[in-house]
Amino acid sequence: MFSRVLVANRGEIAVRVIRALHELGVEAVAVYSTADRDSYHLELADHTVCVGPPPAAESYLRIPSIVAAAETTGCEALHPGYGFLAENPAFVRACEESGIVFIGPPADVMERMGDKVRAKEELRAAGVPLVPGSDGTVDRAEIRAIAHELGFPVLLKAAAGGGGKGMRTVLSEDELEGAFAAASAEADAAFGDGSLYLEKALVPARHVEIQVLCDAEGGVLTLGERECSIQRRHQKLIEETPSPALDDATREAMESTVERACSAIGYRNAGTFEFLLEPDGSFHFIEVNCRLQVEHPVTELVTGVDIVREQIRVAAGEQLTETGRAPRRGHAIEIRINAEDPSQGFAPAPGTLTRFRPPLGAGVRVDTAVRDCSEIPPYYDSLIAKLVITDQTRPLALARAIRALRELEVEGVPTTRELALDVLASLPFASGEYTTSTLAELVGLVPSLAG
Ligand code: MV4
Repeated sequence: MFSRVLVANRGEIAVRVIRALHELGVEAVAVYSTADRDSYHLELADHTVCVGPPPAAESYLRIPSIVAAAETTGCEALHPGYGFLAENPAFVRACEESGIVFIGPPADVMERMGDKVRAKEELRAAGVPLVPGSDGTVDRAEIRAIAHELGFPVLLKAAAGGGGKGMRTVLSEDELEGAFAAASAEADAAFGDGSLYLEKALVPARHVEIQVLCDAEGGVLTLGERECSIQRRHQKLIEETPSPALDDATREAMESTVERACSAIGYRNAGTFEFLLEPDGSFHFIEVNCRLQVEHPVTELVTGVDIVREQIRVAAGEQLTETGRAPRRGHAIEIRINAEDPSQGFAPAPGTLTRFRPPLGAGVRVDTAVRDCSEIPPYYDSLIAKLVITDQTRPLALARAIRALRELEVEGVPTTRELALDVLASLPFASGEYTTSTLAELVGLVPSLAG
């Protein structure tokens, strides 16, 4: 096992990783920009290194500074968290060239799966059902013919990155030209590559992702699904497990498909395979996330597996504690509390928290790095805290989630708390009958969601 690991992130995920390291008896080195000099994750760390000024591009994203921080403090390994450099193959290579173990998949796996077109090709070869779409990237000349072949609506997606950046829904042929230009420009800005591919837009559908862990001896543990359909502009707001839409047979089919895919692509460490689930129970692969996800705690609460601890153990060359299908019990729901202003279309609302008091009580976990008087800086994501609630059944977990959300005290910045409460109390969510379109429909119907 390592004796000292660098945590190349900030906020709640840095706190989460430092806790896992300390429970393993491993020292944690934290990095920070000057905007984060008073952050909580620095108080928990054994050593801290300032890596630059506030802009992420000059601090958390600056590969030489992060690698140097690991080298100069004698770290054997580095955990990237999520976001920032977590899915950057060049960063993984820079770590490895410096003899620092990257806690995550190897660079070549990350590279292949980061090319969304290549990922689909490799997974198709592994027998994974895909969303119908173009064979490879598309250019302006051929897009019309392929779109007609697929049938509208279609989706334009960025080949060089996922998460909805550079994604455009096209309802009819006359929108194609404009959508192509906009999507390509956004993809180029986000990923430095404007290449696009086309997919049949599956509507209605649900976004269901499978969590997996793989060790170096070929051991694979699948940890069930997370339902992530409640998203606003491709930012997840509420996630839950198990999905109300999955029956045991479909769940097993998805997990065995992922297990097979991991062996085929040589996956290592933690990963998430995203699917779209249609009303008839068919599921279609959309992309792989080669990192720990924000919403990993819901899976931890129902399986009892500490995913971050397993990541660290696997990176240190140990075998997974268990393989096959992780046993599960109960229901878990995560609500993201973001500093975003509903009256301004949920635009980020940085500022100072004048009061923060998390809910407590049975089945309530709060992953956060904020406290009274914390600054929410404008430079990074707007996440304040994740309320992760568990209980024996979905109705009980839902009631507990509403109770916890009401108990939360957060003042000084506008947040998504009221939006989350409205969603949890809505009929589509309470019934479990919701899709990727539900939040947009609710925002249209419920004035307080008008945002
Ligand atoms: C789709 C889709 C429907 N059809 N692809 C969203 C971001 C990225 N993870 C993939 N996403 C989707 N891909 C096809 N072919 C629906 C989503 C999607 C979604 C789309 C619009 C609005 C909200 C959404 C929430 C989850 C998934």
